[in-house]
Amino acid sequence: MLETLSDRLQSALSDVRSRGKLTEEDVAKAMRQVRLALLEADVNFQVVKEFTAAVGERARGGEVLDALNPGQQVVKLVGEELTALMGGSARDIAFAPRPPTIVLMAGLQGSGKTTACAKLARHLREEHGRDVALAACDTYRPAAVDQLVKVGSAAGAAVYEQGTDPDPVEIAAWAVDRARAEERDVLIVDTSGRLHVDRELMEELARIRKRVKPHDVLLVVDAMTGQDAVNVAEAFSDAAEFDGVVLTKLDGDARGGAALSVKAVTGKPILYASTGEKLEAFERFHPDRMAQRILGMGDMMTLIEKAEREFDEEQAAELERKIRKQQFTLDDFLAQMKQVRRMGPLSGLLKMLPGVSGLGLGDLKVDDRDLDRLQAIITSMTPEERAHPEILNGSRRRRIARGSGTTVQAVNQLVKQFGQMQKVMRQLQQGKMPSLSQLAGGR
Ligand SMILES: Nc1nc2c(ncn2[C@@H]2O[C@H](COP(=O)(O)OP(=O)(O)OP(=O)(O)O)[C@@H](O)[C@H]2O)c(=O)[nH]1
Ligand SMILES: [Mg+2]
Repeated sequence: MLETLSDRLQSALSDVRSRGKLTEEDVAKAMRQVRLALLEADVNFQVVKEFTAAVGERARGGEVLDALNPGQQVVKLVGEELTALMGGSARDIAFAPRPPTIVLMAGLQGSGKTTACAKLARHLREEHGRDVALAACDTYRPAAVDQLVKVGSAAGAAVYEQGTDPDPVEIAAWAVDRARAEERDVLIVDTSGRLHVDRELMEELARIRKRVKPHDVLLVVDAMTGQDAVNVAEAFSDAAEFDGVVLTKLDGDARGGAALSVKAVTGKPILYASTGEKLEAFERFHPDRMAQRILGMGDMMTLIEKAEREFDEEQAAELERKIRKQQFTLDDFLAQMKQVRRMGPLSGLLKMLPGVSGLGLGDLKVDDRDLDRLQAIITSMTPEERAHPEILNGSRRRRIARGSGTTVQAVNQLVKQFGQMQKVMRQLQQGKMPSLSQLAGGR
C-alpha cells in the first residue's frame, strides 16, 4: 500500500531529516525533491504545486530554521500538510435521526461498489451495532444481484432483491419501504456501473436519488487507476453531488495519487478505504494515520485498535498471569499465534510498526505459511509435550516432524525459539530489558 510514494518521500526528506542546521537553500532543495516524489506518485499537478508551496513557506519561517532539530520540524510539517491534504479529520457516515439511514453507492464498472456495500454493512454492524439491509439496484449486469446476495449475507446483512426486470428506481423505493417496515437502521443501495461517466448512468443515479432521497451518496473509486480515479471523481462532482469517497483497492496501489489528490480536487473527503478482497479489509480513512504511514512513522493507532478488537480481554489477563508465574506453554504460544493471525496478514501488521517501513526492507514479505508450519508442529505434540517441551527427545522430535509434515530441524528450531522466548519473558519479569537480537529469536 502506497510503497512507492512512501519510499520516494522518505528519501526526499532523508537529507534534511538528520541535519542539525538548515539553510533556506536546503529547504528549497528538499521541496524540489518532495515535488518530484509527488509527481512520480501520480498526484495531481496543481495539488503538488500548492502542497510544496505551503510546506516551503512554513518551513522557511524562523520557527523551523531556528529550531533545535530543524530537519525533524520539516518532516513534521510535511506530515501535517499531508494530513490536511487528505482531508484533516476522519468521519463515518452520519446516521439519520429517523432510521433507516439511506446510503447510495455510485461509481464506475468494476470500481468495487458491490464489495464495498457488503464491507460497509459489516463495518456498521461490527463497529456501530447497526442492523443493515442492502438493496440490489444493479439491473444492468445479470450476475450483479447474485453477487450482492452472496457478499451481503456473508457480511450478516439482509439483501433486498427483485431480480433484474423491474426498474432500479422502483426496486430502490420498494427497498426503502421494506427497510422502514422491518425497522432496519441502515439501507445501503448498490447501483450499476458503466465504463464511463455517461449520461445514462448519471440519469439513472439522479432518478434513484430523487426518489429515495439518500442521506449520504458515496462515490466508489478505484485507487489503482491513479489520476483517472481523480478525473472520474471530478466528472461525477460536475454532474451530480456526492458526499464522500470510498477508495478501493488501496492494497494494489503503490503510488497513492488518488489518495492524495481526490479531496483537494473534488472537495469531498475520503470516508473509507478498502484494502483487499476480504470483507474485513475495510477501514475508516484517517488522514493523519495515513500521513504517518507514508512518512514511515507506522500506524500504532490502527494496530492497537485491531488488537483490541481481536484479543479476548480475559484471555489476555490469563496470559499475563501465566507469564508472571512462568507457566507459559506451547499451548499458550499457539493460542497467541492464532489471535495474532486473526488481525490479518503478518506483513501488513509489521508495516504498521514505527520504523519498520524505513528499514529498507523494500517489499517486506513475511510468509504466513511459516506460521502454518509452526501451528502444525505444535498441534502434533501431546498435551504433555506442549506443557513441558524439555521432554522432547530425539524420537519424540522425529515423530512430531512426521506428524506435522515438517522436518526435525524445523521442530528443533521451534523448540529453541520457544526457549529463547521464555528466557526473554523471565528477564522482562525481572525488569531487565531484553536485547533486540533476543527478541528476534536469537538469530
Ligand atoms: N484487491 C482488491 N480487490 C478489490 C477491492 N475491492 C473490490 N475488489 C475486487 O474488484 C472486483 C470488482 O468489485 P465489485 O465490487 O464487483 O465492483 P463493482 O463496482 O460492483 O462492479 P460493477 O457491478 O460491475 O459495476 C472484484 O473482483 C472485487 O473482489 C479491494 O479493496 N482490493
Ligand atoms: Mg457491482
